[in-house]
Amino acid sequence: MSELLSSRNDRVLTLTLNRPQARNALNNALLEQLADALEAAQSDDSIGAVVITGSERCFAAGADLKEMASRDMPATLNDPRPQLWARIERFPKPLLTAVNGYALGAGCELAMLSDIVLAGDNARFGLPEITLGIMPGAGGTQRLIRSVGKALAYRMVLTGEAITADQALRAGLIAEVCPSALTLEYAQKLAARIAQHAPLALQAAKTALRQAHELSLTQGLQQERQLFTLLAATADRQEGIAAFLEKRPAAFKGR
Ligand code: CO8
Repeated sequence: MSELLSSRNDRVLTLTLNRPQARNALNNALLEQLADALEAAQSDDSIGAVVITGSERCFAAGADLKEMASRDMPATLNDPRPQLWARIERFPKPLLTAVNGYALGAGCELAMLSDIVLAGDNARFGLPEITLGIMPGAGGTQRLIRSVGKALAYRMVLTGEAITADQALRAGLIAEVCPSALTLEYAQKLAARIAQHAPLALQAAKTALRQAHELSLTQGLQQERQLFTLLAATADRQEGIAAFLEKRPAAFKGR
C-alpha cells in the first residue's frame, strides 16, 4: 500500500501520511511523494486547498531515524531533503494540517510549514532532536520562534519536551483544538470554506502573509499593495464585488 494516501472531496485534496509501522516518520521517499502530490495539486485548477493529516494516534514522529542513522556528514551535506522541503514550502495554495497524536521533529516542522494547523485534544508538538544529539534542521528553530516567541521556543528546543494541544493553541502555534475524532473533518470543512474563495486572491494573500516574516514592515506593506493592485485586474475581483452588490453568491473562475 502507498505510504501517502490521497482522497478528494469537491475542491479539497486530503493527503494522509501512512507509515504506521514507523509512526509516519518522514523518510526521503515519503517527503518526495508529498512534494510530488503538492506539485500536481498546484497545477490542478479543480483543487482549491490541501489538508495533510496522519493517523488518529500519530501525525508524524519526525525524520526517519533508521534512514538518518546511516548518513554521515558528507551524506547529510548532499541530502536531497532541503530541496524536498523547499518544494513542499513552495506550494502556493492554502495548506492545512490536521494533527492528532504526536507531531515531533520533522512532523512538527511539517505542521509549522503549513498555513493553518488544527489539532486534536490528544496532540503533542515537540522538537526532540536535542535528545538525539542533534538539533532541528528543517525550519524548527526558525519557524517555532517566529510563531511562539522566545520563551517557549528556547524551552522546547533546548529541553526537547513536547507541549500539549492546549499549550500550542495558547502559544499561537495552532489555530484550533478539536475532539481528536473530528480533527480531520473540521480541517476538511475549514479547507472547503477557504477553497470556495477566488484562487488568485487566496494565492496573493498567502504570499503576502508569508512575506511578513521575511520583509521589513515598509517592504511588506509595499508588497501587499502591489498584490492588492494586481488583483484589481482579475475577473474574480469584478465578480466578487458585483455578487455582493447584487446580493447573490459569487461564482469565481480563477481568472
Ligand atoms: N524514525 C524511524 N522509526 C520510528 C520513528 C522515527 N522518527 N519513530 C518511531 N519509529 C518506529 C520505532 O522504531 C518502532 O519501530 P519497531 O517496531 O521496528 O521497533 C515503531 O516506530 C513504533 O515506535 P514506538 O514503539 O516508539 O511507538 P510509540 O507509539 O510507543 O511512541 C513516539 C511513539 C512517541 C512517536 C516514539 O516512537 C518516538 O519518540 N519516536 C521518535 C521521535 C523523535 O525523536 N523524532 C525526531 C526525529 S529527528 C528529526 O525529525 C530531525 C529532522 C531534521 C532533518 C534535517 C534534514 C536536513
